[in-house]
Amino acid sequence: MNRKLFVASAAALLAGCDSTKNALNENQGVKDVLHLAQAWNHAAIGTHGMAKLYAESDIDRNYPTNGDPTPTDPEYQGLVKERFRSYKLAVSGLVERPQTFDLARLRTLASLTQITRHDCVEGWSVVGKWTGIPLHAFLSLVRPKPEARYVVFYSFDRDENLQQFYGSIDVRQAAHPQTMLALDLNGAPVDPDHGGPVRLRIPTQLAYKSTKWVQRIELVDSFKRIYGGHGGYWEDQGYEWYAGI
Ligand SMILES: Nc1nc2c(c(=O)[nH]1)N[C@H]1C(S)=C(S)[C@@H](COP(=O)(O)O)O[C@H]1N2
Ligand SMILES: [Mo]
Repeated sequence: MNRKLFVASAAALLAGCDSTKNALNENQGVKDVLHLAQAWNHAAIGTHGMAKLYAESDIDRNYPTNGDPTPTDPEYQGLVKERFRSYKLAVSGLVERPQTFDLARLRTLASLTQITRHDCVEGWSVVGKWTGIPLHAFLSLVRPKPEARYVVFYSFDRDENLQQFYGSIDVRQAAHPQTMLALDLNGAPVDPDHGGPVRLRIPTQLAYKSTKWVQRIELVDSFKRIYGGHGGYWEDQGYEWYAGI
């Protein structure tokens, strides 16, 4: 195990990506240690480098799930029942061409397949084959305005306090060639437990940035006014916004 991953697992003992809050997670001292450990994790691949590509034989068939449980609300479960036939991904905010995409259209745009590793801050990692739409290609269709700085992803899931899950990256990270809106995992549509029908996959950052169950996307110039103001659900709880591996 390299040093970075070791530090990641040390941090994992202190706080995971488990949305069930515990006293430890609320403890300021623990948060400070976590920040320190996360700072160590930055740099090697991050925004510029490329995440390692793996072989078919490296794919783990047992792919853990983590974070919030699969959304149980009627809207999402209704979509699951009809195999996402009426799912529509809306893109709004600072774009020249706000529009919605149904799954059939999204599928025509899927051009990237990559076998990459997904690293959870809790210390586990898993290799999977993802197919989807390079995010830069997707954004070129909606044309971000010059003042757009962040891409915000809102999810179908809510935690036990009914707080909606969301996440964000900046337009530079969105342009990374390996960042994608994933539609398939290991050759089959991403199942509901793993974030289907559309999830973000950012292999150059810790897995908490790979937003599952994407409901809509918004381009903004600042995330200060969105929910807790730190750019994401985990970030509002003290995780770092930038989670480059
Ligand atoms: N919408 C949503 N996306 C999410 C989460 C979540 O709770 N809700 N958890 C994150 C965390 S902490 C991890 S490790 C990965 C887990 O992805 P997996 O369940 O497919 O393994 O999803 C990330 N994306
Ligand atoms: Mo995680």
